[in-house]
Amino acid sequence: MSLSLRLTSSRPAGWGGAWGRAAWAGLLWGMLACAAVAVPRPAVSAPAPVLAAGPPVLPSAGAGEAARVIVAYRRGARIARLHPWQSGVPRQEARALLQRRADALAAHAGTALATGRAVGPQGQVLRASGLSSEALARRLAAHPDVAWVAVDGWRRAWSVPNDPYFTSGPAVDNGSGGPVVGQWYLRAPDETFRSAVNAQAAWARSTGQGVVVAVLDTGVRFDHPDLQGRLRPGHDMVLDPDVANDGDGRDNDASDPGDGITVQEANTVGGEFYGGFPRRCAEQDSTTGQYLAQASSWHGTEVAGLLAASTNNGIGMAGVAHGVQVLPVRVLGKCGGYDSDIQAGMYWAAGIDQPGLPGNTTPARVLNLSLGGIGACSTAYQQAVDAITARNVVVVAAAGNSAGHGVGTPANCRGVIAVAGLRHAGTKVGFSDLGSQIAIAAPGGNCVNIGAGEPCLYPLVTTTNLGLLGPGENSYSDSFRISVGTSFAAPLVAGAAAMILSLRPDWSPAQVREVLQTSSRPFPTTSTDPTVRVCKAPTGADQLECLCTTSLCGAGMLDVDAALAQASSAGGSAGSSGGGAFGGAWLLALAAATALMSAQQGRRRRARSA
Ligand SMILES: [Ca+2]
Ligand SMILES: [Ca+2]
Ligand SMILES: [Ca+2]
Ligand SMILES: [Ca+2]
Repeated sequence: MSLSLRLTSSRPAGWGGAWGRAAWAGLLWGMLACAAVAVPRPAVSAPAPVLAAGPPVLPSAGAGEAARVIVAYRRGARIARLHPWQSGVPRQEARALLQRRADALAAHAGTALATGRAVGPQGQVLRASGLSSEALARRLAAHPDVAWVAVDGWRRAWSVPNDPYFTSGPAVDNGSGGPVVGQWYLRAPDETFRSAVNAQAAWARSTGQGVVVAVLDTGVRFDHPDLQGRLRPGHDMVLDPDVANDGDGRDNDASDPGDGITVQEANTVGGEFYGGFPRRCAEQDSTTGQYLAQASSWHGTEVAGLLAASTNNGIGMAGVAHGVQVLPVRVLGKCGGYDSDIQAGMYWAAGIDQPGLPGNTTPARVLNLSLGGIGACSTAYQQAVDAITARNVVVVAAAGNSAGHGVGTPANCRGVIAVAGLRHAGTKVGFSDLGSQIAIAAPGGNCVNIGAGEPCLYPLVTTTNLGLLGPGENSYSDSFRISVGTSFAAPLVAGAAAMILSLRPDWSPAQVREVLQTSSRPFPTTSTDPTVRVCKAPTGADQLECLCTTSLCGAGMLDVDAALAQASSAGGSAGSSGGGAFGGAWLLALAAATALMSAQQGRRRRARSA
């Protein structure tokens, strides 16, 4: 039996079908689920721990460092009466006064005390050496003049971005706006949003600065306000001018001119964009049999936004790895694209020279492929992936949106980090494909609400454009123009990979994969919906929402902060033996075992499809 690859971007191909299936899966869940509301997060840290002159309960705060506390005196305290405060005294005099108060406490503290500045009308900073802040606080708290002592801890601003949609989408009004929960998928996980990727906490460690991530897709809208400063020029690999829709073949302008299809094109039998066989470029009206016009997907712009939208710029959304530079490599046009253009784009993105193409002056360390088709991994794709990973470049690909069938290609190629999609509750989302080739799972967006005119509750908000055929107004997806699909789970993982590489620039793709996997959180093993069963190996029938297992949905749910914590604490740099759990020898052994298993699986798959 021969294999035919039908390559399409995952959203345009699976749009109608995936939406319908996701909605059906959503109905099952929605019967039991209540509408979820975002948990407001504090804008500042909790107050510094305070010790009343009672039981000494203090958190640890850098034992071994010099002691540093804030002390406040009781109203009418003897020390305060002996060394009274007068407003308006010069700074030198105030400091001398505070030091006299410190000296008065020194005997009680059992050590010399140096004063810092005043803190409020009743308090001051005290420093000492040779003991911890906690120990000093315990001693001073027992003094009758002392109202309370607090460790003078160190705080940092929370990385709460000021992008409004991070917290909540625009108001839902007459078929636009939402989602109410904003960018739920980037925040810390909780009981409702079990699959959230915990990126917000990770931003204190890295945002991916200095790393280039290639987005192999439909191109991008360079004029989107929330992508300003985030994009390299990139390249346009689409050779066929009709598919390219920009009037020519390959060029150095990766901007997306739109990939919409007119009613006439969709109904021209034998035309390149015919709605039926072989490419199936359009949805069909079930009553009239007519193929319908297809709006442009702006798919590359949507993937780029999830990955790297400008963050803390006060507009729109936040990107998971907003320090990276996106290298747009246009490989898809109207209805999809050829393998040959995609593979040429992969080599170019990784900085591998090819005859007839200009060199890439900003090669990527990570490739994101939110595209694919049905079939085994071909030799052509495997060779491209092998050559690219050999250059220390990570390849991330979306599993596919065929409603629980086998992993698509090139996600199923050996060495690719294949990403499955999760519902907010952590179960496999209906549209996502699954199988042994999946490395990890991440949110793919899901709706729950399916009534006519009701907003989709948990789509992945991202940058898009409102133009139907050509470009129109730049905008964002929302609860009505939704972005759901494994296409949107993949860039969350690609972003995490880039953030790891920004901390560990010399790490190999195998090391990045291992840290992503070992830091991931376990899948939930139960659902509030009793009809949701444990996922089974794909059989050729649809398999909607199911409880993920590590053999079918990857190692677990992406946790960006845990991955970066692990990357920062792993001993030494790549290849050196740090002596910890991530010493080089251990990693290499595990990588070898993984590669061997993948190779065996690959052989079995090829044998089956032969
Ligand atoms: Ca043509
Ligand atoms: Ca062109
Ligand atoms: Ca172009
Ligand atoms: Ca923004």
